Amino acid sequence: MPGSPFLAPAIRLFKRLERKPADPDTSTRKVLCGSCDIACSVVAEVRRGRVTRIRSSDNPLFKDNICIKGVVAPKGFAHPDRILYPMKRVGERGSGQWTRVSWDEAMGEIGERLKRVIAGHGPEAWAVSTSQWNTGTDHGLGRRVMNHVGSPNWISGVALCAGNTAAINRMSYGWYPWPDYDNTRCIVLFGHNPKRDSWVPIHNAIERARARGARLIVLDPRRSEKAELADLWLPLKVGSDAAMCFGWLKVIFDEGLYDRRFVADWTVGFDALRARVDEFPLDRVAQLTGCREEDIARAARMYATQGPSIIPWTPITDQQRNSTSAIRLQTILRAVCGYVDVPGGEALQGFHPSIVPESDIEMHEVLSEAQKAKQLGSDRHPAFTYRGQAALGEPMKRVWGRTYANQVTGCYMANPTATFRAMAGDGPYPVKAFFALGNNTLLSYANMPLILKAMLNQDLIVVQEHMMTPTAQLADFVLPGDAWTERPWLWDAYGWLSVYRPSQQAMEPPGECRSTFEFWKLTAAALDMPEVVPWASLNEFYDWRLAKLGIGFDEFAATYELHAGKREWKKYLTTGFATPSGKVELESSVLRDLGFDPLPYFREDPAPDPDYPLTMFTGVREGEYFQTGGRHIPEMRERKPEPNLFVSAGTAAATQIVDGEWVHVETMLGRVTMQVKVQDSMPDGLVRVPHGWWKPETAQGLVEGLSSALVHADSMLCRDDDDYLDREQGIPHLKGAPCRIVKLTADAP
Ligand SMILES: Nc1nc2c(c(=O)[nH]1)N[C@H]1C(S)=C(S)[C@@H](COP(=O)(O)OP(=O)(O)OC[C@H]3O[C@@H](n4cnc5c(=O)[nH]c(N)nc54)[C@H](O)[C@@H]3O)O[C@H]1N2
Ligand SMILES: Nc1nc2c(c(=O)[nH]1)N[C@H]1C(S)=C(S)[C@@H](COP(=O)(O)OP(=O)(O)OC[C@H]3O[C@@H](n4cnc5c(=O)[nH]c(N)nc54)[C@H](O)[C@@H]3O)O[C@H]1N2
Ligand code: SF4
Ligand SMILES: [Mo]
Repeated sequence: MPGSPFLAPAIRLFKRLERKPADPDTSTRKVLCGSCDIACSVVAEVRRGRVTRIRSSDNPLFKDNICIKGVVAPKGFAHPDRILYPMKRVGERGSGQWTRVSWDEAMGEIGERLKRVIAGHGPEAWAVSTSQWNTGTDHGLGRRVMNHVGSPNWISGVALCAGNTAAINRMSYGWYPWPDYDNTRCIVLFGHNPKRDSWVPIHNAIERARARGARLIVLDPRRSEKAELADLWLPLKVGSDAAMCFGWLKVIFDEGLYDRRFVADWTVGFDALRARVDEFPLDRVAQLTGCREEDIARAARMYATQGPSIIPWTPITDQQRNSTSAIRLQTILRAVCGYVDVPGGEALQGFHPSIVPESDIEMHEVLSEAQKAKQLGSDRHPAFTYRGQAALGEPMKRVWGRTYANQVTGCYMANPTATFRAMAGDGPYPVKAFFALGNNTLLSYANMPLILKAMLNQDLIVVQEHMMTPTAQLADFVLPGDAWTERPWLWDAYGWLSVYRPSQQAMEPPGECRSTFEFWKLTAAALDMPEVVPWASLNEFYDWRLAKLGIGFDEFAATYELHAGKREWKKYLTTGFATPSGKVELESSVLRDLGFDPLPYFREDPAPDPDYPLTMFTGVREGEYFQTGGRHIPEMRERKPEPNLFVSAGTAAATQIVDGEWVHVETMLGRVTMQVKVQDSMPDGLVRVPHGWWKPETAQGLVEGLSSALVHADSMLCRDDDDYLDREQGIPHLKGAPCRIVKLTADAP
């Protein structure tokens, strides 16, 4: 695979770690890897109570769905610096001084202090940040406890990754569809670049589709691994995805390539949409995207005529100034071409008929309307908040059977930026208690200086973690979390598909590590509401969720690799779509009623700033690490020791920097230090900044730089002021912000 200098050594290491021990004492467990958010079905080999090896599943359905991160995970979990016991802060916040306490002591004091915050400022003064991806065993219990307490202020990494896409998709057709890779004839990737070491099951699904002749269209400013393989690669300008979609629609409408029947019977707002699309003649789209008119037209024709086609989810359009419009335009492309809920297109799957979904566990109905109205950010950026999704409640109930049908946990969130502002003392009311569960908050959103200020202004911070992350370093209590090999797991496909998969516990957690389930159970008890989490154990909780199937979790896990609800294509023929009109809303009544443009639009970049002549995006996943984690695992760190920024040879020459040199990258917000890599896959003028770097081996504590997070993390660069926030959702623009590269001087850290 060109463009990946790390692949050959990675394969060698992979083979070494995969070598099989011939040991009769070794037993196996079916587990789901939780080292990234795609949850591959793998096998854990267990010897004398410890996981000794992770290998590929024997089931042909899942064969080869495995990567190096999953294989080395047990080494990461066995690291000597893993947090094994509850720790309480003793010095100043962020001073790095801790004392070991028992779980009882910790939860007793956390309960008392949280009650004090609630008594003083109201339940909305408690905010929780998590990432459903990692915590694994939360299962909506955090929302459940918060809803009973009365706080709407839950935020998550899913605000920047799939959760927000789910919320916007529902405005168009009432559910967030999943692509039918098995039957599609054309795949369109907006940036999204699954690889042998990033989202392997999707990489494999794309490869299988290509092998049976499906087309691949890639839109990526960089010549990515997937761009190399594409039938058509459009090197669009960073952040111009929405403009590109307008161009495609222009061609599709002008050339009559759309599904007139579906449009007439099942959509509303076509004429208004068409008028908006006419504002985007191809010469304008070519100018906005930097692509050639004929290539834009070719791609549009391929998508519309060589289908059924799919546009799989991509984080790239989750993280732009025009995110809402870009996502809506993708939903519109699917709809007008007739690819919604058809084989080979995109499936609206709904809930599994027999297993209790996380939407039910969350119990949003117990939170009062008055408290829902206080959700932070819902005034200015409501799209994925309670307010933004309220008009979908009745249609959701009609079509999918639930008023609060949460998908990817992303449909009833507070806005992260608004939450941090309130925590920092600059909101409509104070927020004084903050919990971060399996979420490296300081590094996992935009504007770290604001998050830092917010955290320093708290009366209580609780973190549940594996490692002493920069975020944990600012906590009052750091609690030890268990890992995916150490707990059972019922995976719900994020409420996106009606598929459940089980994971067997492979070993006992070390030290006093506990699951997020136990954390929420203890929190409910500490708040004098033990009945809110009544199940004695995770197993008992799963038994309850599976009761309708008539089997307990252990039997379920022994019997099934996956359990899917019945798939029904074109359910809308009998129920309509779960939107206010019952049709696909090309013109969104939900957005109109919230005071926004009901049609997609394109906001151009602010005027260029001569002080920041280059453009940066953050991302391109590193094969060795998941997001901000994993830098403590020596096998991975040897491979990828430093944060590298990528530029083209042209940019390097123009900036007078060379490969291997250390430089500052600066935006209006802040600066980080990175090592230059010159890559010919990068276009001139574009800078790629890797996500989430800190160095666990460097000094902890605020004064010491939070283990180098202040020096290396991209969140120091990512702005969240109005020009850099999507209007409807209020999520930051990570794809195309002005920056400059500055050579290191003597005062460099
Ligand atoms: N600035 C900026 N922000 C971003 C992004 C970006 O590119 N730039 N990317 C966005 C994207 S795509 C995503 S998905 C989100 C991800 O946001 P997060 O999910 O918050 O990202 P991670 O860095 O994986 O942090 C997870 C933390 O959980 C810990 N952890 C892992 N497993 C467990 C477990 O089993 N139990 C417990 N208790 N803890 C565990 C890890 O040690 C790690 O510190 O970030 C988003 N935010
Ligand atoms: N090894 C590993 N695998 C991972 C992860 C990890 O941390 N490590 N994280 C997982 C998670 S949470 C996620 S969200 C996914 C993300 O994985 P992907 O969806 O593949 O996203 P990225 O790797 O950030 O970027 C993909 C491509 O988008 C291009 N791009 C950048 N800006 C733009 C733009 O404005 N428009 C377009 N069209 N393209 C652009 C980049 O050049 C890059 O080639 O990966 C998952 N897989
Ligand atoms: S792609 Fe790798 S890290 Fe992600 S779930 Fe699969 S094996 Fe684990
Ligand atoms: Mo993500």
